[in-house]
Amino acid sequence: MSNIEQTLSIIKPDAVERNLENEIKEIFKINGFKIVKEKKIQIEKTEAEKFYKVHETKPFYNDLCSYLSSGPIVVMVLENDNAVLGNRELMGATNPKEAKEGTIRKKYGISIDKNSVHGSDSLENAKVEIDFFFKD
Ligand code: IDP
Ligand code: MG
Repeated sequence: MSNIEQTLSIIKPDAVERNLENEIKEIFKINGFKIVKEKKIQIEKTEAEKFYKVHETKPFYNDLCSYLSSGPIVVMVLENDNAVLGNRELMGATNPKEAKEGTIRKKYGISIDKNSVHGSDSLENAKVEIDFFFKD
Protein backbone atom coordinates (compact mmCIF):
# COMPACT_ATOMS: atom_id res chain seq x y z
CA MET A 1 0.00 0.00 0.00
CA SER A 2 1.28 3.45 -0.78
CA ASN A 3 1.68 6.06 1.94
CA ILE A 4 2.26 9.43 0.32
CA GLU A 5 3.65 11.99 2.76
CA GLN A 6 5.13 15.46 2.65
CA THR A 7 8.21 16.50 4.59
CA LEU A 8 10.23 19.69 4.96
CA SER A 9 13.76 19.79 3.62
CA ILE A 10 16.24 22.63 3.90
CA ILE A 11 19.46 22.98 1.96
CA LYS A 12 21.53 24.76 4.62
CA PRO A 13 23.90 27.72 4.12
CA ASP A 14 27.07 25.62 3.83
CA ALA A 15 25.62 23.74 0.83
CA VAL A 16 24.02 26.74 -0.87
CA GLU A 17 27.33 28.59 -0.50
CA ARG A 18 29.14 25.74 -2.30
CA ASN A 19 26.55 25.80 -5.14
CA LEU A 20 25.27 22.32 -4.27
CA GLU A 21 21.61 23.24 -4.60
CA ASN A 22 21.03 21.56 -7.98
CA GLU A 23 23.08 18.46 -7.16
CA ILE A 24 21.16 17.90 -3.94
CA LYS A 25 17.79 18.46 -5.63
CA GLU A 26 18.81 15.91 -8.26
CA ILE A 27 19.50 13.34 -5.52
CA PHE A 28 16.00 13.88 -4.14
CA LYS A 29 14.45 13.50 -7.59
CA ILE A 30 16.45 10.36 -8.47
CA ASN A 31 15.17 8.87 -5.22
CA GLY A 32 11.55 9.50 -6.14
CA PHE A 33 10.92 12.73 -4.24
CA LYS A 34 8.83 15.39 -5.91
CA ILE A 35 9.70 18.98 -4.99
CA VAL A 36 6.18 20.39 -4.63
CA LYS A 37 7.15 23.78 -3.17
CA GLU A 38 10.47 25.56 -2.89
CA LYS A 39 11.94 28.96 -2.17
CA LYS A 40 15.39 30.39 -1.63
CA ILE A 41 15.39 32.77 1.32
CA GLN A 42 17.56 34.15 4.08
CA ILE A 43 15.93 34.16 7.50
CA GLU A 44 16.44 36.38 10.54
CA LYS A 45 18.08 34.85 13.58
CA THR A 46 14.82 35.30 15.51
CA GLU A 47 13.05 33.11 12.92
CA ALA A 48 15.77 30.45 13.22
CA GLU A 49 15.24 30.55 17.00
CA LYS A 50 11.55 29.80 16.48
CA PHE A 51 12.24 27.06 13.95
CA TYR A 52 14.73 25.31 16.26
CA LYS A 53 12.83 26.01 19.49
CA VAL A 54 12.92 22.28 20.45
CA HIS A 55 16.69 22.70 20.84
CA GLU A 56 16.60 25.86 22.97
CA THR A 57 18.16 24.17 26.02
CA LYS A 58 21.03 22.64 24.02
CA PRO A 59 24.51 24.13 24.31
CA PHE A 60 24.71 24.50 20.53
CA TYR A 61 21.37 26.37 20.18
CA ASN A 62 22.78 29.87 19.78
CA ASP A 63 25.42 28.83 17.22
CA LEU A 64 22.85 26.74 15.37
CA CYS A 65 20.47 29.68 15.01
CA SER A 66 23.26 32.06 13.98
CA TYR A 67 24.37 29.53 11.41
CA LEU A 68 20.94 28.86 9.85
CA SER A 69 20.42 32.60 9.44
CA SER A 70 23.97 33.28 8.18
CA GLY A 71 23.22 32.97 4.45
CA PRO A 72 20.69 31.87 1.85
CA ILE A 73 18.89 28.56 2.34
CA VAL A 74 16.60 26.58 0.04
CA VAL A 75 13.42 25.44 1.75
CA MET A 76 11.43 22.67 0.04
CA VAL A 77 8.36 20.56 0.54
CA LEU A 78 9.21 17.05 -0.62
CA GLU A 79 6.57 14.49 -1.47
CA ASN A 80 7.10 10.75 -1.76
CA ASP A 81 5.92 7.41 -0.46
CA ASN A 82 7.01 7.43 3.23
CA ALA A 83 8.72 10.79 2.62
CA VAL A 84 9.55 11.58 6.26
CA LEU A 85 11.57 8.46 7.03
CA GLY A 86 12.82 8.15 3.46
CA ASN A 87 14.29 11.65 3.59
CA ARG A 88 15.92 11.00 6.96
CA GLU A 89 17.55 7.88 5.50
CA LEU A 90 18.70 9.70 2.39
CA MET A 91 20.14 12.55 4.52
CA GLY A 92 22.13 10.26 6.81
CA ALA A 93 23.21 10.75 10.42
CA THR A 94 23.39 14.24 11.95
CA ASN A 95 27.18 13.93 12.17
CA PRO A 96 28.51 13.50 8.61
CA LYS A 97 31.39 11.43 10.03
CA GLU A 98 28.82 8.85 11.15
CA ALA A 99 26.62 9.05 8.05
CA LYS A 100 26.44 6.01 5.78
CA GLU A 101 27.96 5.84 2.33
CA GLY A 102 25.57 7.20 -0.30
CA THR A 103 23.82 9.65 2.02
CA ILE A 104 23.70 13.40 1.40
CA ARG A 105 25.46 14.26 4.65
CA LYS A 106 28.21 11.70 3.99
CA LYS A 107 28.77 13.17 0.55
CA TYR A 108 28.50 16.89 1.32
CA GLY A 109 28.48 17.47 5.09
CA ILE A 110 31.48 19.31 6.51
CA SER A 111 30.86 18.86 10.25
CA ILE A 112 28.06 18.18 12.74
CA ASP A 113 26.94 21.80 12.52
CA LYS A 114 27.56 22.31 8.80
CA ASN A 115 25.77 19.16 7.71
CA SER A 116 24.22 20.55 4.50
CA VAL A 117 20.56 19.53 4.95
CA HIS A 118 17.66 19.56 7.38
CA GLY A 119 14.76 17.12 7.28
CA SER A 120 11.67 16.78 9.47
CA ASP A 121 11.96 13.93 11.96
CA SER A 122 8.28 12.91 12.18
CA LEU A 123 5.07 13.36 10.23
CA GLU A 124 3.74 15.62 12.97
CA ASN A 125 6.81 17.86 12.89
CA ALA A 126 6.75 17.83 9.09
CA LYS A 127 3.31 19.45 9.16
CA VAL A 128 4.45 22.07 11.68
CA GLU A 129 7.65 22.82 9.73
CA ILE A 130 5.86 23.03 6.35
CA ASP A 131 3.39 25.50 7.89
CA PHE A 132 6.26 27.46 9.41
CA PHE A 133 7.72 28.23 5.99
CA PHE A 134 4.79 27.96 3.61
CA LYS A 135 1.63 29.04 5.41
CA ASP A 136 0.21 31.95 3.44
P1 IDP B 1 19.00 16.51 12.73
O1 IDP B 1 19.28 17.72 11.89
O2 IDP B 1 19.74 15.30 12.22
O3 IDP B 1 17.53 16.26 12.95
P2 IDP B 1 19.09 17.49 15.46
O4 IDP B 1 19.50 16.67 16.63
O5 IDP B 1 17.63 17.79 15.30
O6 IDP B 1 19.67 16.77 14.15
O7 IDP B 1 19.90 18.83 15.52
C1 IDP B 1 19.55 19.92 14.70
C2 IDP B 1 20.82 20.49 14.10
O8 IDP B 1 21.62 21.01 15.17
C3 IDP B 1 21.72 19.47 13.40
O9 IDP B 1 21.37 19.23 12.06
C4 IDP B 1 23.06 20.13 13.52
O10 IDP B 1 23.21 21.13 12.51
C5 IDP B 1 23.00 20.82 14.87
N1 IDP B 1 23.59 19.99 15.92
C6 IDP B 1 23.09 18.86 16.46
N2 IDP B 1 23.90 18.35 17.42
C7 IDP B 1 24.95 19.20 17.47
C8 IDP B 1 26.14 19.22 18.27
O11 IDP B 1 26.39 18.37 19.12
N3 IDP B 1 26.99 20.27 18.04
C9 IDP B 1 26.74 21.23 17.11
N4 IDP B 1 25.64 21.25 16.35
C10 IDP B 1 24.75 20.24 16.52
MG1 MG C 1 16.12 17.37 13.98
